[in-house]
Amino acid sequence: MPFDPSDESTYDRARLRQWARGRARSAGVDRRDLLRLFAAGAAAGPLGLGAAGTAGAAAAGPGVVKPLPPELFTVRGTNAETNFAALRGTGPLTPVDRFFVRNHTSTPRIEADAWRLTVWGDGLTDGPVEFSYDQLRALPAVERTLFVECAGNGRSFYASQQGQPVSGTAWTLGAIGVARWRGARLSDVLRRAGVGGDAVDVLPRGLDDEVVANGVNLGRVRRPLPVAKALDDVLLAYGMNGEPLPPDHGGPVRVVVPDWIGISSVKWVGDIEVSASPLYTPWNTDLYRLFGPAHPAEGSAPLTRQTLKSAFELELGATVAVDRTRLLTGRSWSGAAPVRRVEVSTDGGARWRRAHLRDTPCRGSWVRWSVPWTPRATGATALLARATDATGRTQPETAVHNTQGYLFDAVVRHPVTVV
Ligand SMILES: Nc1nc2c(c(=O)[nH]1)N[C@H]1C(S)=C(S)[C@@H](COP(=O)(O)O)O[C@H]1N2
Ligand SMILES: [Mo]
Repeated sequence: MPFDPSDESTYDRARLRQWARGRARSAGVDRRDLLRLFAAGAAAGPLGLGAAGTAGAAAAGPGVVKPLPPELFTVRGTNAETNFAALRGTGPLTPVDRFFVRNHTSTPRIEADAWRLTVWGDGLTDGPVEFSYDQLRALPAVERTLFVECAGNGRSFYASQQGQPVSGTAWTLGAIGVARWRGARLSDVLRRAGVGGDAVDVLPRGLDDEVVANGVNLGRVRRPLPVAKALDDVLLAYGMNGEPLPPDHGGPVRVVVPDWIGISSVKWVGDIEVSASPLYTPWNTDLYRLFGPAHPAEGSAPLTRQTLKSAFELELGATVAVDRTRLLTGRSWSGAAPVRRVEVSTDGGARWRRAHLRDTPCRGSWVRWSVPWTPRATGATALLARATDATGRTQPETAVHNTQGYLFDAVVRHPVTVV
């Protein structure tokens, strides 16, 4: 099989071999702590880091700057989930006022003028290179419409729909947003910094507070990217939907990694280590791998691409009027390919109809869809939406369980009551 270092599962095997030979480094965490993290993940053990996001500042409410009105968001610990019903009538881009926020700690306030990006490490041909905000903006600008979606989006359905316990923030389906991101290419920055031929991992790190989970200081949020992915299509974004990047979404500058799980898209990036040896942090060891009976004892390879999902733009448990025609609307997306087809069932999954796609399906974004529905009987029922992407993959009936509840891809049974 050809070695593709942007494919994390293949790449991770090389990483692990080097780890075993002592040539990989644990970036910023004591090697023994990191081994404990690895072990904890395998056992879903004492550190319980899957719940880090809720363990942090839950009591104090979220350290989010923008308003979080209950009609737009459901607050979950330090995070805010978008209410899908609040997307009804909006365009393909998620307005910033309703874009979900996932913070390990809280949103820091960083002035663009004071911001610096330091690129450093033994994978560079020379010493560290610093970029100011203006220098970054002087590089060629690119714009792309891309989703950022948490790996744990849909997590609550492992418990509510499959009866399987998982740790972590109990998102429904609103831990996703699609924005028009504007920024510099990470590859341009790395080339200007002098990335060497022996560079293997690129580690962006956030300027937000260190993350402490159950007494272990994990340091600042950081997750290595294989250099091939970093040089491929990753952005250093300073604009979102035509505005300067807002504080809650990583302003002044964040990483945006197309198609990959949200944790890759490090917000408030302050430095990037370019390493000639593979790197490990809690975010590619205990966290963001699949653990559990269906997975290898040491966990899966670090998660990369998002999976396939669909959501109705309707409250869970909504009440709808009998014998009235209404337009059911929703969105579907995939980290693998454009969505090709969406089917909807209004009778709990017995019969399916094709939904009308309201956007041209695009890689890295979602497609809006609609289907008319006239409920003919009163009582409780379930609405189901099922997407198929251009790889031919269709959302399954059941998602494969993992202890931290990542990558839920099954068809969600959306409860409604007809009155
Ligand atoms: N520095 C930093 N970057 C971060 C995080 C964080 O807490 N700190 N959270 C990550 C996670 S888990 C997700 S899902 C996305 C969420 O991006 P958003 O808050 O803009 O929606 O940011 C990622 N980048
Ligand atoms: Mo996330």
